[in-house]
Amino acid sequence: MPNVPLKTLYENIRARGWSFVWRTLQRDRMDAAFHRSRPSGDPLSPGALLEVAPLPSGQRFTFENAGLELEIIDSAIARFTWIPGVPTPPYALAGADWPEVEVRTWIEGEVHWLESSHLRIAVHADGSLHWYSRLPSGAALLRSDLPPQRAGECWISSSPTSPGESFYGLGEQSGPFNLRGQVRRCWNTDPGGSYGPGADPLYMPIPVYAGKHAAGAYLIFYENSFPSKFDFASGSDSVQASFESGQLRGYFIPGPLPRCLEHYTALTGRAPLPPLWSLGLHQSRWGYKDEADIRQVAEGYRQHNLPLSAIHLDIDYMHGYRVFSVDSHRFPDLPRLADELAASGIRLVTILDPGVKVDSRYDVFRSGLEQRSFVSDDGSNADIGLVWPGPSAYPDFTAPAGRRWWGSFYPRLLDAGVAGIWHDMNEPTNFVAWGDPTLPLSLRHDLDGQGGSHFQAHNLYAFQMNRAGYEALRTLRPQRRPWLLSRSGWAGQQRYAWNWTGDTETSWPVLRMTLATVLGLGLSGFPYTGSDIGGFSGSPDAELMLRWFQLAALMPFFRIHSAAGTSRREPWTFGEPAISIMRATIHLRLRLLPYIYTLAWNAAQTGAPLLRPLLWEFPQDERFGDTSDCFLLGDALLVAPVLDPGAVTRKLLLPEGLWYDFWSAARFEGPGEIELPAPLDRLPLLVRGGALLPLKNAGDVLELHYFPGSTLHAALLYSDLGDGYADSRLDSFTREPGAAGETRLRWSATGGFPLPQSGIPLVVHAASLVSASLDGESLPVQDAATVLPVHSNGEKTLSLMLSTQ
Ligand code: MIG
Repeated sequence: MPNVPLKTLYENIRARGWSFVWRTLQRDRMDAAFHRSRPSGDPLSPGALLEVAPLPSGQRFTFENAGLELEIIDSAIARFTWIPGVPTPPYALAGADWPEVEVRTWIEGEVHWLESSHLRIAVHADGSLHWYSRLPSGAALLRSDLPPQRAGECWISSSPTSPGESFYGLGEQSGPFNLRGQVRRCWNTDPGGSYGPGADPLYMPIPVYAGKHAAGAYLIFYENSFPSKFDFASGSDSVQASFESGQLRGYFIPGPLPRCLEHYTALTGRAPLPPLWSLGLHQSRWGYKDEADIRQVAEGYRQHNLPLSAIHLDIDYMHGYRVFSVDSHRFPDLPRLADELAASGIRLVTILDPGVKVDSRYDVFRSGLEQRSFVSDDGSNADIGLVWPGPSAYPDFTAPAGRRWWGSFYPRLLDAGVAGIWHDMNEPTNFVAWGDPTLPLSLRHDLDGQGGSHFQAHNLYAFQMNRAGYEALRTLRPQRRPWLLSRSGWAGQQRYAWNWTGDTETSWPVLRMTLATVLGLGLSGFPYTGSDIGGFSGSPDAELMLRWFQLAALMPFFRIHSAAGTSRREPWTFGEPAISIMRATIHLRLRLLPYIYTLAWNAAQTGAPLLRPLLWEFPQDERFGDTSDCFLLGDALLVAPVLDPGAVTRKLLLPEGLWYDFWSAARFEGPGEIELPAPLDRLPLLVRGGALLPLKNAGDVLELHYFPGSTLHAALLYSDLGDGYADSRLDSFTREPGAAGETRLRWSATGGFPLPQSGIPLVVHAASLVSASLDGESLPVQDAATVLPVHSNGEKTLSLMLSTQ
């Protein structure tokens, strides 16, 4: 009997009818047959090593029961492929052509060695592998894998942990941040209702994680989309990864963490620079009724003088939940609404679900049937799911023609003035009476010609939906940067879409959890994520709402969203002082935008996430192995959000070096532990000594703020029009040796984008500016500030004389 509470089953039948139960039974029958058809067997080791042959950048090892290809595809990226097994289509990889790497190989006793400039790998005769990074001081052992076991179609790989080893990432996880001791599954899943700490699996787990111990850090990515399970040494002292089918293929990348992410995103691609508007505040809600409701929201923002960047339309705007349709009674003139909003600087974002309503009078369904764009089990029957529109067909986004077909409907939204698209329910989710809320495993997918089951395609489904959307947006609107938001996805999807943490509960523990989730996603290659401010499912009180809002203001994705039936959550619904505090918080976000935008540019260059755990920057400090209650935004800001009710101060572990309170310029010297004031209207925020922080003032003027210190941080400023692909400008600063009391900076400017101001105010904090000069010409100084005349395409030397009494 299905394992589901009778009460839930009863409610489901009441809401959705008996056909719902019948569909679930049918699904169960199909899945049972699918599982019966899969081979089983006792676990088998690779056995004896029979033969070794050279490959262009590596070697092929033939064992009695398995084969291993080992390639060093970039001097710091090694790929291992254990066969047999079905390969995963190479969707995750951003490019296929890797120049040949010089690999040295030799044999020592029973051990075969491979070596590049950054890596050394030992292959033992039983199939166990040892992974080293090459350092000037010698080689450091980062990881060992025991000989993998194959049982039926499954692969099981065990890796002994190093003492004190921690694990991070695995895509979207519900905490704790350090996964040591946890067991997690990779199978994209709508957890249903709402979720909190420890829920597993979520919408977007990804088989990529970082390990860190005394000898260093590394990252491992398993390129296998079948269901998998990761046991991070819960009951033993080894990590176990098991895959239900496919090849055992993966990539090993040596640390430190910033290098891991740089190489991992060279492999799987980097998130492109988003349009500037997407970095502002978004307002959303499931249950906005009609145009009047939306107008009132926009009007509320205007009246209360709260800058808003975007409004999202949830499924309520559609006609009977038919994708690419608009309900003409409740939204009679979407283009006009979009125009009105645009006039107040607000973009419109609309939701799309993959499920297409089965309705013979609905052209999207009809053309999908005609063009065979839906997944099915036998090439004809497309009525396979049940979602918001009722019985629904699911597009096969893993087919090139299916992606183009789907994209061909985007003009319907774009022509209505929609600026961004939000992809929901793409795990894919299918309403079932019990069991796994997704499609039957035996359904057939194209997988770009390779062909395969939903068992293999499931985790790739959202990824390819976002690819379809991204490619449509690039083609249809080549002058604008696409903006897509997705609930589910897989490795490499950072190239196409942002992600949010889905249907969270409304509670303080969940507020804390979302920070761990976002930090873990950053280490999995996803720089743009965030959570529903206030939590999805409940109605937060003003305090929880404010603390959530303050934290989200320093996260990449800054959006208020909530479930239907919760209390309204626009800022003014909380009264004063909440409105004023939220206004000040939005202004903090806008003030930081030049810095955040520069971090976004940097993410596109290096793969570094905007939000970083402290261990990213301070890997030697053992206090930070589990720390996810504060974080670094870039390399110059340390954010210590308030995560507990009633708190008026915030304690934190301070990393080494000089730090300044952003609000008072009070100076602290780490390492140590400090307690910062945190009344309700204050987000505790520290600036790193040596930071040259680009900020915007209330008049939209770009400023530089210098906080004295011995090493320069945040010494970059990226500027452009905020959308499109035209000229940009990069200002970069480097520290040079100066005279006593002098801070000497080399300022180089490149790129053709003209800054809209002729001078940049430079403000010095926690010291007085005695004098300043640019290329020897002295600049007027007043109140610890001066104005730097802007130059283009060239280098100048800036000299600052500071006094710190
Ligand atoms: O079955 O579109 O996570 O943000 O408001 C729920 C309605 C479907 C789930 C999304 C949520 C959205 C909701 N959706």
